[in-house]
Amino acid sequence: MTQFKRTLVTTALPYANGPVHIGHLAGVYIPADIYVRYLRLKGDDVLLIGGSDEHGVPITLKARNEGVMPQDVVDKYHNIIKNSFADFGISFDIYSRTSNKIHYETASEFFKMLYAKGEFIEKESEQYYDEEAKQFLADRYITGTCPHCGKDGAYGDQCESCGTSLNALDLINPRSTISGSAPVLRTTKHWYLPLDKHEPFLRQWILEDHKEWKSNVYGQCKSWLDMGLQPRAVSRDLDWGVPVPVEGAEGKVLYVWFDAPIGYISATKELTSQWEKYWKDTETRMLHFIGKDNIVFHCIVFPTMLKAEGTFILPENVPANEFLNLEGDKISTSRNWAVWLHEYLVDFKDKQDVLRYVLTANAPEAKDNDFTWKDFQARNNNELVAIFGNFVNRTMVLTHKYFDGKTPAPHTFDSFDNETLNSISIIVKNVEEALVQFKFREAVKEAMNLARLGNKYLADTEPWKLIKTDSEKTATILYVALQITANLSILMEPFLPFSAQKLRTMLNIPAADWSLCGQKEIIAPNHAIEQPQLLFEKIEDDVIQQQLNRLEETKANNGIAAVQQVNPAKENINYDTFSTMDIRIGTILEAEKVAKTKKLMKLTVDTGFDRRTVVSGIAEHYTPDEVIGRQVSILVNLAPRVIKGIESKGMILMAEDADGKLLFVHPSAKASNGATVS
Ligand code: B3M
Ligand code: ZN
Repeated sequence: MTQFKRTLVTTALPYANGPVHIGHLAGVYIPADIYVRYLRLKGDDVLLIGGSDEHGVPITLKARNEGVMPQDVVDKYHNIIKNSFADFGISFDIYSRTSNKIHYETASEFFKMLYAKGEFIEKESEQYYDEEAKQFLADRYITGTCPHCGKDGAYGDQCESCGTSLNALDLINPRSTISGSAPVLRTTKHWYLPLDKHEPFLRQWILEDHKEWKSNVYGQCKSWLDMGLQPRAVSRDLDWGVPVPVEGAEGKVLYVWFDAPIGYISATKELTSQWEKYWKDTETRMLHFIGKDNIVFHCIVFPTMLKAEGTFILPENVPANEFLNLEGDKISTSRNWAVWLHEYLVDFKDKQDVLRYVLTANAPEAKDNDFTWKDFQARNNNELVAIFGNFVNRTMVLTHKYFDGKTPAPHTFDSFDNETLNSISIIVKNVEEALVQFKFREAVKEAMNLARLGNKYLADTEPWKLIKTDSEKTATILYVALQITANLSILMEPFLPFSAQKLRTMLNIPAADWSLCGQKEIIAPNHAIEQPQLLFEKIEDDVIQQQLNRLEETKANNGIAAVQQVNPAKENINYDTFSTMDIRIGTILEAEKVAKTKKLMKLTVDTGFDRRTVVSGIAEHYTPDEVIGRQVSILVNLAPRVIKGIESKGMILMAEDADGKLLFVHPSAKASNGATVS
């Protein structure tokens, strides 16, 4: 076992195309923060690195949808994300961004280095191209049916339903996400990282040397390796990103998954001139905290890049988490099915620790997990308030009431006192054992056991009764209870940093010193404490109901949107059936509203071979003046019908928009009347 001198912790760089939600916190940032806070408290040399991922199709698609420039998108969301993390106490040493100059330089140099070493394959291949948008369709610009799971909506690089990483050419029924049109194939040149060449090394390094990795991580790597690795393109035909820094690469940028992990290096460089110590010294232990969809990039692709470059260390562990669902459904930005961090803080001001606690206690460590508001309320009311808060409050109130706010000197300890005091260090040890194994659920549960211990101790010893008969014993009890409280104020620091700080202030303990944690005496007799304030407050049903109502509303809106979007396709017909319809181009010559009706308009149409009257249901959408002179499509062989006393011959074809508006179906340029539509 290598003895490590320092630890470098990286956290996945979220795409700056939207705010961050509870899934981000639970999967990546809270566990990383807990871990780093713990190491820092112990006095270890550790860095927590983060930043926004500002390249890639997720950004340009968002910009296109909002009609703004990619830079506007990343500027907006980088700040929102950065603030959310700060608000929740994620203690980054640096939170950077990949649009920084230093990142462009670092990523370019990295590419050039691999290029110079001949580590890339340069290859021409056919890729999908959108002729309407005049653009190659990389990654999320193309969508279709997943060849593995058969679900529609898979992207050119990945299917989000089954998690498989895809090649765009394998998509079934591919469509451009820009224009919706079917793409064509065009030849283009790209640079590939030959992962296959590094496969023997990766097999040894992961499957043999890192059997200790979490089983979900190890398992995914193994199945990738067993399927056989392929060369992977590291460039794209896009205009947003780090330009490929070699000649003949105009209009091409680095693939976002090539530049983004290099962002960890750039951010470290930005933070400290000592960055190489963290990236190139084998006595540094590097850890990547990520979600499960990023495993292959952090365990296979990025390590291959680092290895090929040759001067960098590789990650020692990649404690990836599974996904967090919300009330039984997958969290989704596009469906607004999420609890957004900046919105949470509006409704639950100063309750960062409650969310941190719930997301840790219920973290998706080994399997996907569900966040529910009822569970949030129950954990707050039954655990934080009833156990931790209640114990601390009783201890402090009684100390003020009986001993004037000063830590009483203990008298004789009986066996229960000793047992209780001895339990403190055992609990602390359990917490540490769980932490070093990245078992954060277990760690926080153990930490709460210290509050449980205290609560039970007070319930069993009943100092509020004893005070009447035995003030010496009462002093001993409150001394013990205060030591537990002081231990909690340090032990809880990694998990609940805001409340732990508040508690230390109340106890007059200057800073959290981990070397004291587990000790039987942290505060000495006569040490004065402040007046207690409540650490946690009960959350009432109506507050939770409001959150549930909001989600119900979202669901209802999504339901309506889904119905409105498109009607399902009708059953197939053969060509003969279709060809029985005689559809022509005609021009509306005259128009008037049909009296005593709201919807109907009487039209005279020139069909090229006759003039005829058609009654059409468009009067709520158009005035007669607006339609006279328009070219339209008209079904001329529909059997005539008498409507409101008028004989209507044929039907004008209309498209019904999602909001119910009727639109004419007309030729794209002026056509001759009588032209056949087929
Ligand atoms: N931005 C993907 C994601 O947000 C990507 C992570 C990059 S980590 C270097 O899931
Ligand atoms: Zn799939």
